[in-house]
Amino acid sequence: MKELKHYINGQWIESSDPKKLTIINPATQEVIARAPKATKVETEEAIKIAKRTFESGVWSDRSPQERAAVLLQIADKLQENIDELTELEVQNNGKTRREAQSDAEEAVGTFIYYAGLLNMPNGQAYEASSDMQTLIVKEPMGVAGLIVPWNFPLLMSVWKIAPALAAGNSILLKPAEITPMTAVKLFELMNETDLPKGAANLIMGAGSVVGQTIAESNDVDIVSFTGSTGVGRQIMQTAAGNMKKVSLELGGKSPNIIFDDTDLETAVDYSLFGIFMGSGQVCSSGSRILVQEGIYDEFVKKYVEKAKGIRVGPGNDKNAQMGAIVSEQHLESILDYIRIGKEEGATLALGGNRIEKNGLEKGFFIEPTIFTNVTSDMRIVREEIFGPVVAIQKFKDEEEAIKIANDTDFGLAGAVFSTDQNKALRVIKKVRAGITWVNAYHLTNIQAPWGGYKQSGIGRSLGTYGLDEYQETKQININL
Ligand code: TAP
Repeated sequence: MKELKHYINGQWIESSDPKKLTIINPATQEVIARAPKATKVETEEAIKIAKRTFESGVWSDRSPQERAAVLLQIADKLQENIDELTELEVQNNGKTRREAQSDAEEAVGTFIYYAGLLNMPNGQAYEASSDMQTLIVKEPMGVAGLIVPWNFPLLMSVWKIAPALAAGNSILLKPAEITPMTAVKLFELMNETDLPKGAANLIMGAGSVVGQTIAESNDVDIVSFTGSTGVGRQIMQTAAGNMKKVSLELGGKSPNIIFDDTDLETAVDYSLFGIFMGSGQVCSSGSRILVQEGIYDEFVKKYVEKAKGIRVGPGNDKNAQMGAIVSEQHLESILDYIRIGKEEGATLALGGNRIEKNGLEKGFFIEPTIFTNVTSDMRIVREEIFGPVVAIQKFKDEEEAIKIANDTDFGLAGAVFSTDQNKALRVIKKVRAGITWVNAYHLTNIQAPWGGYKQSGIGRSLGTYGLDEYQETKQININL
């Protein structure tokens, strides 16, 4: 069992608070580590160190090429340790090995991508008038407070750390309390590179203490948060204190629209993947499937049949297709929603129970769960369940599909399945969401901006947009 420590100013340090959080494997409830819980004062000290490091220029004044070289060192370290990172993610989050491996590979790719961007020319220059030359330059913001959730502990950290460091900021990362393992490993690896001490800091503890302190600090210039819409709203209010920038990646209740003229096999397979990947604990999950009336019955029949075959199990079962739920508390919240769905009158077409047999009784596992005959006013259709629970709804025509799809406070993701490319494009353009697919689900790439409309967030991760998020833009006017 590992005793975890904060990583501040290049040192591994204990908390002054002797209270520790026990970290468990959600597939077995085995204890894997004990994590410190930072106090408000410790968090403030860590922020001060990040600020001092930023102001010293040891990182912020390095040339883009020098920063790129360090990002590539980090990528190399991650690549060399990819098996251990995968294993830690499986143990701590409960996801399948294939999912954890794919996250670790994308983490490597993200550092490489931002190193590449740093090696590209940046900024603009133009003649504003005959005697005025204007330069537009990008500068780091200062201290970036990075707060991440438990569903992609490594990847969400890297999506923030790589562009924030690339831009020249100093960072303070707060992982979700229950999933700190890969963040700690990542900092161990960054510690072996030429990244200056104090440029990247890691602090563990409760969101209500550490996260709140980051959001309210006058010394933090941007708070970048991924998590629930409720906490995002709170962070935005708190951050207003010093007008720090907020970047928010929040929840979703994404529509997945299947037209009569679709290739049924493709639509069924992607729609299964759309909700059951990561046991549905994915912000962009296609948790509302809208099916046109002509194929509704056939789609549901095939979908339920195939879902019955999904193998649920611990990540170290190499045949497992769906892993554990991250915690008992979250498992109870998903089971509550299933109970609500039944009470609301939806038809439970499959699943609905905790799995407590075949060696899974110690872990937190839920059957793939499918509700049909749902209506837009039901809570299971309106609220993010964040578990392996999908609601299938019927629609008549294109107009109704778009209306139902957009009848939500969220706007993170969405998909359309149809063999009519014109119709598919027409409809997907009407879906009010930031991440969308035609005839696919969940496939994405580091170059593309990731983020939501409406209450699914503010700002974008990844791509050039992700770097912009952590930069100030300055005009320099030169009187010739
Ligand atoms: P949250 O409960 O919102 O927690 C996210 C992070 O915020 C955790 O590190 C948490 O710390 C911290 N936090 C909690 N209260 C805070 C406060 N008052 N001030 C500052 N920080 C605070 O979300 P979760 O349950 O971990 O993750 C699930 C949610 O994340 C879902 O809604 C999902 O859709 C969303 N999500 C969105 C995306 C994108 S890209 N849009 C990606 C992944 C997940 P503790 O863990 O210590 O409480």
